[in-house]
Amino acid sequence: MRALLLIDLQYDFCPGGALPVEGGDEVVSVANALMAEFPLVVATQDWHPADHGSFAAMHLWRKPGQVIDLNGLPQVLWPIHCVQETFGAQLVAGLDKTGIHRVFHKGTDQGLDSYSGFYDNGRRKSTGLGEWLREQGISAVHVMGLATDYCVKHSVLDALSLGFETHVVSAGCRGVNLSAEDADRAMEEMAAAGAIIG
Ligand code: VGL
Ligand code: ZN
Repeated sequence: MRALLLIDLQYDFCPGGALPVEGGDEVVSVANALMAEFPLVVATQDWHPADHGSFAAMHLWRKPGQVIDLNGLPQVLWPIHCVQETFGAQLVAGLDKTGIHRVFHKGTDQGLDSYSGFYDNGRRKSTGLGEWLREQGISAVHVMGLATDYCVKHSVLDALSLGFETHVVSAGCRGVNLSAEDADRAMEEMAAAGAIIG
């Protein structure tokens, strides 16, 4: 059985948000159109405490885009985004919530970021998503959302490593592109790891 994974379709990743992804809002209609084709639809939500260690503002003199060591892992610093319970962290209103069976939160630990919907960075903790998909009898996942070069990429690589047949819905993905070609490179990396790009 196959599942649709909707990655971080939140206001802060859309134009006007705190960490805007160009065209991020355009993928919502792609998600809505696909939902009906899947017996199981799961959404992830980037869900940080207000003092999350990935926020540049938490580190003296640091700016978004810089990389620091955060508890032993390299950490790209971001603007404050997706703070739990804030407007920016909500799934966008245009997304058809009635089609979503379950939402998994990630990035909830202050000192540890999580790009993948499956694990915190460094695989230090599982979100429970992989185990839950297995329990539901899922063997294939179709992944789309924001952002191609971070959360989509890491979710896809983890899904592959967990043995799921993994598809990327490229029409439903947009990248942050801190460097101009990051999203293109992420697509190549996912394909090289065994993802089926569609
Ligand atoms: C993401 C940067 C920081 C994402 C989340 O959803 O791709 N990117 N937090
Ligand atoms: Zn985040």
